[in-house]
Amino acid sequence: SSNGSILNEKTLAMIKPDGLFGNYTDRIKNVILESGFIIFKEKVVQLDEDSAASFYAEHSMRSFFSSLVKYMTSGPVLVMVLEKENAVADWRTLIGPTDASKAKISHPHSIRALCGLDSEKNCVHGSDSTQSAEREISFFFKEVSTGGLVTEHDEL
Ligand code: RTP
Ligand code: MG
Repeated sequence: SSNGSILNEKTLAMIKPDGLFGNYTDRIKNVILESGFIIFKEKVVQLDEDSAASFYAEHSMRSFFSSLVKYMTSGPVLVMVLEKENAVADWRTLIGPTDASKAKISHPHSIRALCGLDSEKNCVHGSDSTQSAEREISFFFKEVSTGGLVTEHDEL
C-alpha cells in the first residue's frame, strides 16, 4: 500500500547493552518522544552470537567484527520501531556520529554524546537507509510492514 509511506516512515532504533546497563533508556525515550516519533513497537532481546553476526553481516569482513559481536551479545538490547515523517534520516541525526568520543565534541547534544563511550560502545543503533530499515525491522518484528500499514501474516 502507498498509504502514508512518506508521512509514516519507519526506522529501527536499538538501545545497545551499554545503554541498558547505564540506565539511559528513559532519557533516550524522552528524546524520541520529544522529537515527534511514535514508538510503534518495542521489545527487549538478548542477541546470541549468530543473530548479532547476522544483524551486522555487512561488517563481517571488518577487523572489529568479532569485538562488535561480543559487545552486542554482552547483555540485552531494546529494539524499537520508530515512526515519523523522515524517520530514518532524523533518527540518524539524533544519535550522532558512530564514534561517541568524537560525538561528545562535535555533536554534544546527540544521544551518542550522552551515553556512548568510543567508536564501538556507542549505546544506540539506527538504520542507515529505508532499505536497511526494512531489513532490520523484519529481522526483529516479522509482522511489521514498512509500507505504513501493519500486515498480520497468518502462520500455518
Ligand atoms: P549502527 O549500525 O550500530 O547504527 O552504527 P553506525 O551505522 O554509526 O556504524 P557502522 O559503521 O554501521 O558500525 C556498526 C557498529 O560497529 C561498531 N564499530 N566499531 N572499533 C571500530 O572501529 C568500530 N567501528 C564500528 C560500532 O558499535 C558501530 O555502531
Ligand atoms: Mg550502521
